[in-house]
Amino acid sequence: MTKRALITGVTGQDGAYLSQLLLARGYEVHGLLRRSASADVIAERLRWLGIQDQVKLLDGNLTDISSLIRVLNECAPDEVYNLGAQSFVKASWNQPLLTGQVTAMGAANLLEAVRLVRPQARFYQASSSEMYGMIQETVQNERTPFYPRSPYAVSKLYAHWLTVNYRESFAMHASSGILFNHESPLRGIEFVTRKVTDGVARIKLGLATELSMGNLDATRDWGHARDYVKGMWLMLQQEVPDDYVLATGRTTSVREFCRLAFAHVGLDYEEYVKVDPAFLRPAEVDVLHGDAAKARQVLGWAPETSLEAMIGEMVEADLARHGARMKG
Ligand code: NDP
Ligand code: GDR
Repeated sequence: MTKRALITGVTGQDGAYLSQLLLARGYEVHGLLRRSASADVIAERLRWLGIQDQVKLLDGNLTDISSLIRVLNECAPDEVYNLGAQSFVKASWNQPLLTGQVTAMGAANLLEAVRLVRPQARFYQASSSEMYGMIQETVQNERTPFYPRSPYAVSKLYAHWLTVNYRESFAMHASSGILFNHESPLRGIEFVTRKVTDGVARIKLGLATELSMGNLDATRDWGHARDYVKGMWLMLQQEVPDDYVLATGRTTSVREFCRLAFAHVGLDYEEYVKVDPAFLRPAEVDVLHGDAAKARQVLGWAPETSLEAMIGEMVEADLARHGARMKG
């Protein structure tokens, strides 16, 4: 029997890689698509992976439960992956209510719609290491207390606990993946890693002379999105639903990330990177460092891509993108 999956956030970084993984495993993949005036660019990431014609896009929005009920009735999924969110932390201070409506209440809408329409479906919630915020333990795992530091993180915390609550209240197969930062050539341009690799490519090709950055001392546990979507899928293949941290166990500063990315093209980051206070945040998450021992033991999951390999892949992809644009 062909399994059917519904992915919210299918047009985002993780949605694209997860679609690719599920298609390769023989799934019928449905994606929730929010209406946009720029219809020509909506499936850009799916197109990049060459799978735009294989994913069935269904019109809907996480803030509109009626659309979720319709979509669940239409595609009758066996697995539901809730990846849709206002996911940019910095933007969440400028749009705290929208962030709450999409990232927190959107998850509530979807959980409730699944409970009403498709309670047998397995549910994945995209929780985040941002929930640890002002860290309470040097290395964070599933038992580490949370201390969110942004409207985004507060919203994710609500969605996380609601997922746990629906599992405990209604015996739903609902799992939450507490994922540390994961990146790729498909990462949105405003996130720090892609901003840096795009900046490196532009400087290398003579299209820019400097790169303005925020807090260079923040450290993150960065992995590759392709490895992390496999962990999401593995969580839903377990008999018993549960929560899992996915992380590499290595933490690196933004400054070191810059050094590595510029060094990939033979440049010294110190000559190009400037600090601009406009990119600082009202409250910062200084350090994140994850412990994915439980995922390793129970799911058999382990990250496969090193930070250096990922940076190389991202810089090369941005060089190719800008190179192609320059040719015309
Ligand atoms: P992206 O920002 O790339 O993708 C977000 C997706 O959510 C997009 O498809 C976007 O659609 C969609 N979306 C936004 N608002 C709505 C809405 N109102 N209704 C329906 N869909 C909506 O995020 P990532 O792929 O990086 O992350 C996936 C999920 O995992 C997110 O929930 C994120 O918060 C979470 N997460 C990500 C981590 C990471 O390091 N990448 C780490 C931990 C958690 P559109 O294309 O139209 O904008
Ligand atoms: P984050 O990712 O907030 O961790 O959330 P982001 O890449 O935006 O920031 C990481 C760190 O880099 C510092 N930083 C900068 N960040 C950006 N965007 N731009 C800059 O110029 C810059 N300079 C320094 C930030 O201050 C921060 O400390 C991501 C998102 O994908 C969330 O959705 C997800 O939940 C978490 O990762 C885990």
